[in-house]
Amino acid sequence: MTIFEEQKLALLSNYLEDNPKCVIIAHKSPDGDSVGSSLGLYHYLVKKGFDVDVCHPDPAPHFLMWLDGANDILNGEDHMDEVASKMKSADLIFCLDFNDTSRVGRLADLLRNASAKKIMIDHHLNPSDEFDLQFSDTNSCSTAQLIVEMIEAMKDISIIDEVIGTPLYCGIMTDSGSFRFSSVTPQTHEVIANLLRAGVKGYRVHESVYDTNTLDRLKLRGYATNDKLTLIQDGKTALISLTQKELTRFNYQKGDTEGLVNIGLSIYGVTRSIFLKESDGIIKISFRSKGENNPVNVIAQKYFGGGGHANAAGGKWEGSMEQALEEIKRVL
Ligand SMILES: [Mn+2]
Repeated sequence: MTIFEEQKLALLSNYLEDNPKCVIIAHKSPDGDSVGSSLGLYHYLVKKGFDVDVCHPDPAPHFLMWLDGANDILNGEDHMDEVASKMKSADLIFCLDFNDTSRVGRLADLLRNASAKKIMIDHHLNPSDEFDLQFSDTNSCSTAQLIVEMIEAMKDISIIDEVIGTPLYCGIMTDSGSFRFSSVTPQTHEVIANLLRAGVKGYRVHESVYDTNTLDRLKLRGYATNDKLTLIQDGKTALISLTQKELTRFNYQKGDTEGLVNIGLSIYGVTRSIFLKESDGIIKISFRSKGENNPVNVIAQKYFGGGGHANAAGGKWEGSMEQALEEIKRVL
């Protein structure tokens, strides 16, 4: 079952007539999927001859800057004036990898007030109805996979080349935990096969994303594993917490703790992993779990003002790290 139904595609084709000015935006705190799907769609639209810009709320993390076009993304932190004028004059705004305007941080009001038609393409739960056209597939492992499926539905699969396909491969790979999460389906591998046929070098994407440690980053992870990782609930739940002070000690750079929560989940017998990080005066919390009847988004939503997928969710705590850890132990 494809979400790219004929009727909706016809509307999209209609929007794309008369050479519209297109802007692609994605959620705040960019990740492999938001940046990968944005750049994949960008290169596709450019190849089709459209006028298109990518505008993100904040800069992409360092481990994605090797992607073709990453340096041309206009971010609201450094280029707010330019971003504002692009969004105001846009005819079409593609909203990727989020489904609620509150998810785009400092660009939220610009998005809400923009006169452009808004097209949402996303895989998160509970899409809001703030968009003119919605392509939502909450079973998909990534938005990047949906972009490939959209290009295919537009009968443009032969247009995909290495430049278009590489960021899309990167988005699927990072959001699916390198093709291992339960969200990965035969369709995911079929999409990946199409990207490889188009000339994408998968090994290069893996190396570029995963073999990029700095010494500080690796030592921070070593410290987190050696000194901070604990097991609770009879060894079923792994817990790691890092305060601002600890992060500073290891010269923390954005992205340095990416994936740290998965270390806990790799321990034999552990079915839940929780990572707490002090950031901008609050405690940000990542939840991961294994298994079909082990939802962590419920905990994230009910107690920590967040949400997400059943096996991968996030939340926050306004208070001290000690309080956050106490609350976690209490609600578990
Ligand atoms: Mn995603």
